[in-house]
Amino acid sequence: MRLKRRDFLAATAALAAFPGNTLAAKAPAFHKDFLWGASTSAYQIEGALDADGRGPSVWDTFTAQGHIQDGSTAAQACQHYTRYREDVALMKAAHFNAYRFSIAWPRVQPQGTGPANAKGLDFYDRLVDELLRAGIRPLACLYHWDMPQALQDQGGWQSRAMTGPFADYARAVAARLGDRVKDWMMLNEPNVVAIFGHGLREHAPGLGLGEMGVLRALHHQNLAQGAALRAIRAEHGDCRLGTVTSVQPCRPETSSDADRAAAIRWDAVWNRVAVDGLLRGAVPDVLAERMAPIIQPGDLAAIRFPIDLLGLNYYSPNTMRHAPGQMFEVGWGRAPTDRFTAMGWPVQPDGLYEVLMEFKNLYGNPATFVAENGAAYDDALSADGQVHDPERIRYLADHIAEVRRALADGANVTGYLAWSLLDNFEWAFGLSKRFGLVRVDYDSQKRIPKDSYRWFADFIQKARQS
Ligand code: IFM
Repeated sequence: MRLKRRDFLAATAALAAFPGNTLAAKAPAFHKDFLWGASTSAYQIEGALDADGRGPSVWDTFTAQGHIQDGSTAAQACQHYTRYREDVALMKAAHFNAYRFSIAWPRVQPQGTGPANAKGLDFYDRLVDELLRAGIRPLACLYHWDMPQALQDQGGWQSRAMTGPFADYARAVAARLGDRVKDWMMLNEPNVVAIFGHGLREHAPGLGLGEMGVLRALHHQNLAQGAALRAIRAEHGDCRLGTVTSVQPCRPETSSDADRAAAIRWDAVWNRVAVDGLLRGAVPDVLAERMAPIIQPGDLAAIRFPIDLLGLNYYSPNTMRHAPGQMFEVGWGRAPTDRFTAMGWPVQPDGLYEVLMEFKNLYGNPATFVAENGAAYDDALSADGQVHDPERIRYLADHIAEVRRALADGANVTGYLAWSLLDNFEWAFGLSKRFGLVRVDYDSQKRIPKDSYRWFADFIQKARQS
């Protein structure tokens, strides 16, 4: 797709009065190397599920079982597998200097183990070269939820036995791309995988195993991650290693002891098992007893690793209440805001400041970056053929302002990547929820940059020039 410069400038001018632009005027707070761009994931955008020897993943199975709310599939999604050049051109036109994508394990090892499938890796090879030609730094994530079905059949993350295969996979990918990819993220949101796919049945593999299922899946992902980090570090001394997790401040709905305890419990499950394991080799106190039967001698040392970069995905805080009978006895209360996205998620940008400062104050200020932040809204295509999405612009501007506030207060934040470049396959919601800066017409596959894309591009340009 070629963006017509005339259209781009006209639309940018139309946005000049938008309040977020006062933020752009303050852009100097972002240093020159700050990473600006967007994140995506393989299953959500690539399509081409049968191409070049790819094997089935748990999401293919979950979709075939009829769990996708709008009945759609990821078979086409954004056809990024064949249209990646057009998508990289969109990134370049928006002045991105970074892009996080994920690598599909079932493309690299169709059965999850064994020799790497060269054709599957070829795609990422081409993508990385295209990004580098465009001056965009590739941040590769090894696992964004698409576990090979063959490994799921052997227990998936319920089993400790995934550690070896994941490390082998990491080694194979880094061997092929490590000469050009210098930023490696291991997992994306292990907490979401464990909670929604293992504890509940809302995501693949849809196990519904409750609390112990969640904790096992978290612990085994932690172990696999530790092994993969060491495998890459052993052979690629010059790269930055890290991972990505979802962080949500857990605030009690009321000041009752029961709600406060629920918030602490959920904070432990959602935020701490992954982060404390990796950064401290520890398990949260409130979960220690429950996790004891899962943890073997040496595990915590194997999980802990001195990473270089931690990706934080932030969308909203959780307002927690005590809910007897529910998993971990927690439920969701009403958030104190009247702003909600089309996912029903509350818009509370101050939560982003809170988590960024928490990493500064409680974890020794590691280098972090916002690896996902964005919003789904019920975008409409206007009569002028454009998508006017002021709510998304406001969402982005408000959250970037919180990043800026955290930076001013000393947090070591090194980048901000929006979720997402394109509308895409939003897991169990299918194609019905649109998070993109760029609209995708799924029938024609036409890309239509939204107002938010132009706003973000303009913002980045100013931030990078100052
Ligand atoms: O689409 C997802 C992404 O895959 C992981 N983080 C949250 C996004 C929005 O739900």
